[in-house]
Amino acid sequence: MTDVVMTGTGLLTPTESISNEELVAAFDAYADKQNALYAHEIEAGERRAMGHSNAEFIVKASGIRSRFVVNKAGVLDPDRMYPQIAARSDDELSLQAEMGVKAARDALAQAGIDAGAIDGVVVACSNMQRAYPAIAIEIQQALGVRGFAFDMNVACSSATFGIQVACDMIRAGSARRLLMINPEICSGHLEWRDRDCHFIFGDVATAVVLENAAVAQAEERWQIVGTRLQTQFSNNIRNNFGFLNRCEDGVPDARDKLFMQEGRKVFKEVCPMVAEQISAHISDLHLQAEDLKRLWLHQANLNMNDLIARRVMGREVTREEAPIILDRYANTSSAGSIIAFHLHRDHMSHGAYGVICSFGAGYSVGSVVVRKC
Ligand code: CO8
Repeated sequence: MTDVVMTGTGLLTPTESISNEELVAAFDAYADKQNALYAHEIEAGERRAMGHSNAEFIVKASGIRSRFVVNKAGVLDPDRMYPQIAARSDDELSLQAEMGVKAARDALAQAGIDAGAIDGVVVACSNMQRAYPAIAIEIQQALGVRGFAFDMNVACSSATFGIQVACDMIRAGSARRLLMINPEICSGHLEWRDRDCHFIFGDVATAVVLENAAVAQAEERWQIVGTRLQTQFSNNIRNNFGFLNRCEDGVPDARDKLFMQEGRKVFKEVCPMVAEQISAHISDLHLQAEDLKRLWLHQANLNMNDLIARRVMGREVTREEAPIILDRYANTSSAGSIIAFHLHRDHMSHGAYGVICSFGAGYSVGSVVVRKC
């Protein structure tokens, strides 16, 4: 069978970051204003007063301490509470494509190849800036890639699903080298006025170069030993924004048109699915838990990652074994496990195994077992 290797990864981190303390101060100012505005209704028992947010709660419940965003001022303005992003003309590169291009250039440099050597681009992420033309085709043109490009969306699991799609295409001979890119502008789809979720997401872009091992040039290579995908329908993470909204004659910006979740249920239902999938996946590859030197897990919640790692390994794990980046980046949807792999793959010996694993809305779980060549 054709060997597929990852030869480069890239990361674009926005320059602006919001600490929990800054986020909570803005939220509380907004809540106070709302409570003052609706004081009569609140006093009459017709409306519930908004509670304050709490930086300590956020760290304890999620492990998140800050998040990068494309626009900080808009999010922190209590009279706005969402990013302010200037519209661009159709002749300019879109923001999402711009982020993807930067991450892709980083990945190409690491792989030691030019964009001209790439046969196709897959953009895999939670939210596309527009319906069409595909963001992937815009990135393809900006980079000067020949061949084809398309977008795909499996929410937080988009990157691992994208890696399997790329692997399958390389194995089938439809491409020799592919770019898989995850530009996530989560801040645009987050309800910053809802204290239950206002702390969860951040913006970022990641990219991975995948190649047929026979043509790969890079010194550092990670063989894809196996990929496994799983989905199971759930309404516990949902966003009803879509092109039929206008036809439904509802409220265009109703709460359900942004990210919604039943966080507790997600936690309870997804952790066992993920741990069982990783354990079954490595077992089918004739590997033991102790063969896994690193777990690059999806970065949604620190307690979730600790629980999954403990279940897979059958013991407590060190931070080196299961790296955490969500403290600085928050949940960056599909990009989280790729950021962890990008930043924390040093000091692994040749032949060592690890697993990149994502999980999220759908539900969806994807695991990619890799071996350092
Ligand atoms: N400050 C103070 N108190 C708060 C706050 C806050 N910010 N938020 C909630 N509380 C209160 C609640 O009101 C509640 O109070 P009460 O007990 O009086 O009702 C109490 O604190 C406890 O609240 P929760 O039960 O909600 O708290 P949890 O301990 O469950 O923690 C978490 C909440 C952190 C959300 C946790 O449940 C979690 O992380 N669950 C897993 C979620 C997850 O992994 N989701 C994946 C979603 S991502 C995905 O699939 C991609 C989607 C696409 C991306 C879209 C981009 C926007």
